[in-house]
Amino acid sequence: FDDAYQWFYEGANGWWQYDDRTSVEIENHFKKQAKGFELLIAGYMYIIDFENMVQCRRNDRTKKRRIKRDLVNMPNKKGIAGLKIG
Ligand code: V3L
Repeated sequence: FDDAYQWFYEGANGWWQYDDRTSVEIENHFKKQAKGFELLIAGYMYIIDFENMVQCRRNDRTKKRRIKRDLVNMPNKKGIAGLKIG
């Protein structure tokens, strides 16, 4: 998809970019106007909820992280999928 945009999930004081594979998967579902979908992240099933723009583990929906689609060069980016920049 448009390489200028990526998907991000909330971290402490900033945003983590999703890994490329996951970001493409999220974008594909987003473009199909899905309400949400489930995917595997680091061995756990997660729900991506476009209506509320959050992600959470399927078996623990209490802990939600906000998600967003934004420019790849946006400020306040911490890194990619837990790997810090710089
Ligand atoms: N991609 C990769 N790892 C994830 C993702 C994801 N989409 N969602 C959750 N985790 P929870 P700071 C994050 C990891 O929400 O310092 C960051 O990637 C999550 O990792 O309860 O707070 C960092 O590695 C966490 O380790 O399901 O900003 C780390 O937090 C674990 O799954 C610290 O980031 C449980 O998250």
